[in-house]
Amino acid sequence: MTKQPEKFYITTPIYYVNARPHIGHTYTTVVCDAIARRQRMLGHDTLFLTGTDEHGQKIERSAAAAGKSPQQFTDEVSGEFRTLWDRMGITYDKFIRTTSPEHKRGVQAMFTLLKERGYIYKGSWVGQYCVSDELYADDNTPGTPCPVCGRITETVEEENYFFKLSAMAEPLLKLYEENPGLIYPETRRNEVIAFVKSGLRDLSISRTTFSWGIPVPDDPAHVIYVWLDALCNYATAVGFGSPDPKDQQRYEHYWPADVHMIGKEIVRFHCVYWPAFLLAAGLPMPRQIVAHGWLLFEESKMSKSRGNIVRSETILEVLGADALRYFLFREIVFGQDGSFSFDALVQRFNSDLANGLGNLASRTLSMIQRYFGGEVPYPSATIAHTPAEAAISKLAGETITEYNRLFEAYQFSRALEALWALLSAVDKYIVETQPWAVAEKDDRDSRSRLATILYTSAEALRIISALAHPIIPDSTSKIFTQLGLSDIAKTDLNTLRWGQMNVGTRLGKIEGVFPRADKSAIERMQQMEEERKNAAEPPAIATTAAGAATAVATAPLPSAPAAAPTAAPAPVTNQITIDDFLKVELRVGTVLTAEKVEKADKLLRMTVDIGTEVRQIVAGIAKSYAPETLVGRKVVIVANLAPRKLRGIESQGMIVAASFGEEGQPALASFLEEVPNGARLK
Ligand code: ME8
Ligand code: MG
Repeated sequence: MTKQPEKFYITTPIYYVNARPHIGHTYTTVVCDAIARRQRMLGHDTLFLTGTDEHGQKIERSAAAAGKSPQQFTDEVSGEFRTLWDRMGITYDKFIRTTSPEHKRGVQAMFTLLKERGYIYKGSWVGQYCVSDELYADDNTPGTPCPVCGRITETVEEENYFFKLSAMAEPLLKLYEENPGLIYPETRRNEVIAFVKSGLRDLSISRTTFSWGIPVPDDPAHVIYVWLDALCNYATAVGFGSPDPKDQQRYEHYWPADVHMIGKEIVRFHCVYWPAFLLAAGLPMPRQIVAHGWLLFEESKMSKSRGNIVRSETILEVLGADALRYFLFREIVFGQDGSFSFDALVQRFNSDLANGLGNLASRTLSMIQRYFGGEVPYPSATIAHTPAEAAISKLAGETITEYNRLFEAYQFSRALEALWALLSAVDKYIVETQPWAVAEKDDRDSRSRLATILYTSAEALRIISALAHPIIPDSTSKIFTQLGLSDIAKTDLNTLRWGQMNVGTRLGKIEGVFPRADKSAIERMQQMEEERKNAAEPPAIATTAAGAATAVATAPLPSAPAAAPTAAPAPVTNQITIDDFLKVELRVGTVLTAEKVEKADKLLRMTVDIGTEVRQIVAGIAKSYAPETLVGRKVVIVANLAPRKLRGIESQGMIVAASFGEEGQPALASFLEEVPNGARLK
């Protein structure tokens, strides 16, 4: 029997959709992406989950402020997260939305389980609540500030369902004691233990004063507390609570999660509440909860409610995804707070990427091109091999070990430092061995020497690229292709070592991997941010001094036209920007089932697998396509269209077809090549 690959399940927090994403969200997501990519390169059966947190009072209020229904509002903002992740090269395997039917069912199953096991009771309660953090304050005095954000809390009085958190203090302390690695880093673990030791009060887990949430089973006047709802996503995403045996198997296989990655402000929810719910439910614990620090901008936490945010899109447009990804890993000491600035970003980009990796690649590749007709030369083991080569190959071996060790210990910045030390050593080696001077001599020994120098440089470049790939996937893939190597993501990191470079292979087309950035890049990015700030800002929740939460900044999202209704009609133009186009998420999917819709002769109801999920699509193509001819066929769907009902059936997307002839006959878009489900059209 072949050995099953080890599974690895990693999650990001699911982000609130009360406003659009910023680089704080990108930070967590990119860290998880690099870990997931690396786990795949280690041969592990990896599941990387991200998603959006769409229920609760905060979202309900934000939607109202934007003049939209909560569902429409959350559809739009959730779509923006997905679009950004695609542009950032995020390889999530599943995107969960808390408004999805599977999630709702799973949360209700969890509620029922906790109740059956005797951990839920109904009681009456007066307390202080912070809507911005969706958190109950420990202090019940009216006017008390929120312990997280400092805003004045609201007084809430309700009959609620309660979770017996007070009963969980001892079991939790035992859990922390027995699993010292559960909470990382140590400082957070100590804080959590101190918090639990100070005593736990029962937790209100339902609300009746608003309705945007998941109803309590058999008592729909109550909606389930948004944090119980949200935390369950990690389990519902892999099938928890589903009656389908396939989902149950998936849950058995992937649960518990190996890593929950979070920001430090939500430690209490993940390290106290979530383990308490799981203990009470009798379910396995996640293996590790990892809390990182905050990205600061202008010295305070970058956050949508403060408005001091930087958008990832700006950096993407000017420097590309890898520039931001590299910066976040290299410049921020993981676990601690770190500052973002455009100056530091551009400086890192130039020194480490453009002049560092990019320069080593173009130097090495262009010399192989020039002196060896574009074929990676064979190194000489004898006369041409000197202590300089031995030193590089030795350092490369040590760097592989050291980099792996540091990466596994979440010391990303130091891991990259070690890798770039190898890069500098190779640069120095090239300067000292002067291949361009060796190339001027025609004798056989010089030729062997030149081959050895360029082989050594190319081999080091291969190793550096493979190790850095999870962090800067786009540029390292390009370098691999230019080295004449195939799919970099398939490199086996378990066996990566010096001397595996293919010799005699032809290089791919050589091109620069990093655009150079000068001062104007900084100015451009700052200007773009200014413009974005002045243009439509999505609503944010602010709390007034009186304690009542009100929504501010009511301008619509950019996906809605921002012009005032009284404005003169703008000249008609069909031009849109690339950004506009990228808002439309076109994805490839396979039709799983297709059937006619009763009493609607034009409509077909289909289920389409788009890689990350299966969508129900209703389309008016029944006159041109018999349902059975569609099953198994690849189609293109608009994946981020707000769902709508056709003849009472929800259509979760639109199928793309050409329309021709007088009747507007449809012809489904398709491909000549084999394209996997989920592939994006752009
Ligand atoms: O808390 N620096 O969602 P959220 C670093 N829905 N990371 C940051 C950051 C910053 N300035 N700003 C945001 C929620 N983050 C809940 C989570 S999970 C079951 C529910 C990242 O939209 C960081 O990971 O407020 C933080 O924990 C998360 O975004 C909070 O996102
Ligand atoms: Mg937050």
